[in-house]
Amino acid sequence: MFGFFEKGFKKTIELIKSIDKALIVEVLDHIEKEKLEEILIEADVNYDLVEELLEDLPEQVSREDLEPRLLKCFSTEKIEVPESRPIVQLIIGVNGAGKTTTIAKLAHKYKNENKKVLLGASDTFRAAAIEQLRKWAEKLDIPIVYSKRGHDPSGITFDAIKSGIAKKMDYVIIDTAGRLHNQKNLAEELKKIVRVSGKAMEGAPHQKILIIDGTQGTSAIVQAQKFNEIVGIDGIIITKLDGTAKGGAIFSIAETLKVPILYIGVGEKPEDLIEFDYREFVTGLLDKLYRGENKI
Ligand SMILES: Nc1nc2c(ncn2[C@@H]2O[C@H](COP(=O)(O)OP(=O)(O)OP(=O)(O)O)[C@@H](O)[C@H]2O)c(=O)[nH]1
Ligand SMILES: [Mg+2]
Repeated sequence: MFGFFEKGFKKTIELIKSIDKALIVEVLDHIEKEKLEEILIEADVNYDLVEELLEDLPEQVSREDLEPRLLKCFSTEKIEVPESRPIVQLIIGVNGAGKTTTIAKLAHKYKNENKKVLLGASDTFRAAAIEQLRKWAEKLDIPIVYSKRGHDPSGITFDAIKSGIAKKMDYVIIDTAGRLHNQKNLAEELKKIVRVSGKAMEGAPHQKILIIDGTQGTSAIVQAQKFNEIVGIDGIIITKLDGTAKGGAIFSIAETLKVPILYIGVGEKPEDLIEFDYREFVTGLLDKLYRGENKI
């Protein structure tokens, strides 16, 4: 039975193995600091953070030394869940990050929990984007509010939220464009969507969720900070971790943004979404490093 870490971080585990097989197959009490440094940098933990994590530790680092430092990278806060329904989730992120696919995954998850979900196709920049979300809605058999390419995304957001209220939905999930004619347009549009959401329903959007492409490693952090400045982010989902050994970037992302990581995406299918628990993540990594595969 594979645990959370094995499922989500296959490539990162292979990378650790390739650096030193002993780490994966033997039970170790200590790991050389230099080796740890190499692993963390190779797994794309930002260099400054690696230095900080290992600062003042002895040359031979024990699990007990490392664990609290890794845990400290993560925000202990949970995303706020409002009492009122629907919960409006605004999905943002650069183009190609995996927004639309992640919306399908979330909708699939909520539906399996017997929750009612409605989608809003507020990426009106590309006709194909509306089509893509419509296809998912059809496949998952859930309602969607959409319009034509070029229509005002705030208007669609407004209509989607109003429809969600009228139909007594549990969730309204709003897709957005990752790219517009320029950065300023994108920022203005996102701000407007947020403003208009608040007019459709008090407190909406309740959860502004940033989608980050995990294959981009730490370079995604600068973009994430920009989105945070524009609208303020409540939670993060990191996608495409099935195809990358850059799983270590999670530490840098968490440490820089101080926003909870909610899920990770590990494939293109609706079920390829795993709830992220930072304690399990750290334990999984430490198990691989110190206790090997044959752990007792
Ligand atoms: N392997 C893998 N591929 C993914 C994952 N999430 C998304 N993808 C793929 O990444 C590509 C882009 O995903 P989209 O969901 O269209 O990304 P987007 O952010 O909506 O892109 P724009 O609408 O252009 O802004 C698609 O081919 C997805 O199938 C994941 O967790 N793993
Ligand atoms: Mg999209």
